[in-house]
Amino acid sequence: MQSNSWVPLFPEQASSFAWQVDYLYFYLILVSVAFTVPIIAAIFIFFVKYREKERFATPDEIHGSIMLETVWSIIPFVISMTIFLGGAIVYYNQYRPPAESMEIYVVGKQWMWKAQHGTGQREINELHVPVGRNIKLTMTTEDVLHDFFIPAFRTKADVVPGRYTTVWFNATKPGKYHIYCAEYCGLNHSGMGGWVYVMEQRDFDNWLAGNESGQTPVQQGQDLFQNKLGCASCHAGGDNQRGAKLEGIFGKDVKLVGGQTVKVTDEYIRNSILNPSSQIVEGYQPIMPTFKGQVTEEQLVSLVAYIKSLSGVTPGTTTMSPAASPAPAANTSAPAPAANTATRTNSNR
Ligand SMILES: [Cu+2]
Repeated sequence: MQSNSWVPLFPEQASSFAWQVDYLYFYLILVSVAFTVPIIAAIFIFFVKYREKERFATPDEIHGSIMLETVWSIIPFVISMTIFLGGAIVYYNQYRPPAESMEIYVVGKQWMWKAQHGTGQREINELHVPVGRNIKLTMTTEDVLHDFFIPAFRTKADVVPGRYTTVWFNATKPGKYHIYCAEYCGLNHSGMGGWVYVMEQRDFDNWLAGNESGQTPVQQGQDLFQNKLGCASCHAGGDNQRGAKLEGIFGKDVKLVGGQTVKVTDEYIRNSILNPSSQIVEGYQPIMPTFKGQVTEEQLVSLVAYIKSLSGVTPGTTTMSPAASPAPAANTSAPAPAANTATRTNSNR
């Protein structure tokens, strides 16, 4: 650990891929040094060795050297390809959440980070996670562009208005690590930060149990869907409904009017709520009104969570292929993810 009076040169490595980012970075430094030092040295040696000895001398003629040119082309080519490959591998690892991940929703707002767990706990500028588990964050913002950055995890992603971005990490050491906003987002940008608390599974379970707070995202979404927004009046399920079918669609392809096929993702669901007429499902009329301005980003996240739950995907254990996901063995003492389809009725309308 670093002493307090020094700014640490490197944050500690506290996620499963932190070392990969650092190794790549060291490699880049090594390559830069390996080129810079000989070039600077050559400048000094050459201006001593070849300094003007005779005024207006005619230099000797120089002829090309195939050998030399081949060498100075191939070596940089090989080096740049290793940089490209290293970067691609690290990027691939960082931006593809494993199928078995615990999903947490994060909403950025001037100037705070709001997080909501699949089990309903909410936090502001704090994020409690268990050590050694894959954590996937689905993030968006209520206002301007922010950027979620945890240096100790070497994880960083823009949080963009109108879109969902995801990052994931697997924290390797219990502890407390800084969260920053890494995109200038207005007056109090510098104060937009907080802490991730990485806890042993047992402590995390205790924390969850001690912070049981109201509805899960799925339950909130269900409430909005059935009561507050009245989505259920057209999307109640079953045949002969005016709205497109929502059960079992997540992760699958749907056919749109006009012949286009799109995959149902978080983004697709969000967009269908805000811009329904932009993607009409084949066989339905464009009668759905937009809900733009009527729902906050947090409510949208809940609605998306609820609609995903209709396909058997719950935020506790997200997977892209809902059918093939067994419940995780760990986390048994945590409250069960919301009951969802069981109470889906249209009785409130
Ligand atoms: Cu910000």
